[in-house]
Amino acid sequence: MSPAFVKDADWLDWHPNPSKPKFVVPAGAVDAHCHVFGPGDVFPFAPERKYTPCDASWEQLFALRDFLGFEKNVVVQATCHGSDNSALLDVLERAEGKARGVVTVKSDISVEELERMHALGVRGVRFNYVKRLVDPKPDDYYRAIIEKIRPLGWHVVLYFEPADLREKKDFFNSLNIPLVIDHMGRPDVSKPVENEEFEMFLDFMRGNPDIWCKVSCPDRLTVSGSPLYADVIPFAKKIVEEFPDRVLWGTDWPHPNMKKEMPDDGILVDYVPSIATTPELQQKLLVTNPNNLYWS
Ligand code: 0GY
Repeated sequence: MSPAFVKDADWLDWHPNPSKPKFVVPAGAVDAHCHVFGPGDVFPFAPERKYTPCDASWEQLFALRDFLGFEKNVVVQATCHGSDNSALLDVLERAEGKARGVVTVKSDISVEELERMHALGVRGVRFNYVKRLVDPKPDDYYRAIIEKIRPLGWHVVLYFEPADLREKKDFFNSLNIPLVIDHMGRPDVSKPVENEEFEMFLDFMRGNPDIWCKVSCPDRLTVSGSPLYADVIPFAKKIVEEFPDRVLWGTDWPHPNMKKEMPDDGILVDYVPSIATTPELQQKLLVTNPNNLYWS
């Protein structure tokens, strides 16, 4: 039988045998940014998707979690599933309390459906501004969603690039709800760390104590490359040290849309001590902060 979906011709599959990390993550560590894809024959990909991935199932996600030494996952809706969160909710149902979710919803979603998601472990919605992944919606569309999730105590995960922040920061600042920023707002790490764009990002965080940041995805941002991701370190380290109580970290497995090289997840874990350089910072980044945001 042929598969329900054929992955993109240039698709890179997740690493089949990552290395065992040398860095032992602290007990209770959370992988706070990861996804599942399908499997496509069970949970079809969305018609409006901008890429078709390989499958990446809940079994494979949980196996990686255990192999890397993490206790829990935060599963974030991937754009290839649009606003059909079935695959993600299935993970939450199987996780025995060891996963939380961040969904993508339409503005006409019912309160009952949001409450069902909350009971399963959803704690946020994701608004994606990266145009190669989605066609962003007008501000009022997102405001309507925010008013529906506010009573549940959820937050908003934002994925944007520096130009989007420049355009949208007044809107983001007006939302009056906790914000979690994916991948440090995608800084251009070929620039020195003291650059106007990254300062704008830091000022955004300085101006609002309810903004959190995932210091994830060195593999996406790097120009100098693996295994050290040396050019990303000063950016992530700066954020971890200035905002130690508002940073999160995740693998980003199964790493959608990598074009040159698929990261080794073990090496990604070994990168953590280069940006969170003390046991105290590592504890906050991997345990205290994600537990405060997703399990309290
Ligand atoms: C990520 C990054 C990417 C993809 C998605 O939902 C998605 O499709 O977020 C990307 O291509 O940069 O966080 O997984």
